[in-house]
Amino acid sequence: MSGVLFSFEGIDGAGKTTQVALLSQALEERGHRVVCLREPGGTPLGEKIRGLLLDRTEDPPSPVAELLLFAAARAQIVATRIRPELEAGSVVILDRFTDATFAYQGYGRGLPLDQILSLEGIASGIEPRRTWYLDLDSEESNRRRTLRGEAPDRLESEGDTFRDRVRAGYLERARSRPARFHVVDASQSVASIATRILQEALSLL
Ligand code: T5A
Repeated sequence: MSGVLFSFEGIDGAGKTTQVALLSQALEERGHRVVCLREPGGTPLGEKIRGLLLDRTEDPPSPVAELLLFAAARAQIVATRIRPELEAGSVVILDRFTDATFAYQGYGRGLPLDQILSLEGIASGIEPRRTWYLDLDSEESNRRRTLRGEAPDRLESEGDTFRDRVRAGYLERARSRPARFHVVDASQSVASIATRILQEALSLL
């Protein structure tokens, strides 16, 4: 595949969506064809699954059902959007990808990591060239999301202890995959984070 896959990860409110938009714009200005996609979502089926996963409901999915729904959305976006775009030579920027499943369903929910790994082989089988993990503590995550004034979705309602486990999971994955993961201090200004990420992205294209 001639394209390049980048992903952004972090706990809720870390600034991923902000940085995806800035990187995309900067790369397009330099002549690259860029496609931004979010997970869960990014396809008509995936967006329906997103609703099932994030809407607050009296009948929430069990942890295993949740894992399988994320995997189903991923299988769809990989097959119908990500692989075709990479084959066409695009730069694909993902707002969350497989690492989110390890962090949230593995470290957050406590599901076995080896089972998640097997499922990832079925649903995805591809790895980003670079993953920027925007590292933020729960307190600042809460502050930013409160400022935004939106009602928390089902996963955002899990609370600080859950988010702390997710953060620890991301940091563990970053430590064990230093060539792919770059940890970014997400408490810095939007502009300084964007500058560093753009420099790294350009060096990889
Ligand atoms: N999930 C997902 C799983 O459990 N398993 C999986 O496998 C996958 C794929 C998805 C949820 O699903 C879970 C994780 C999530 O809980 P989502 O809406 O896609 O939900 O993800 P969120 O992280 O909840 O998205 P957010 O929009 O809340 O967070 P972002 O994108 O990280 O943050 P962003 O850019 O929207 O910024 C948040 C606010 O902070 C400000 C922004 O202006 C905005 O108001 N901000 C900053 N403020 C100060 N300094 C900075 N550097 C800032 N950067 C942004």
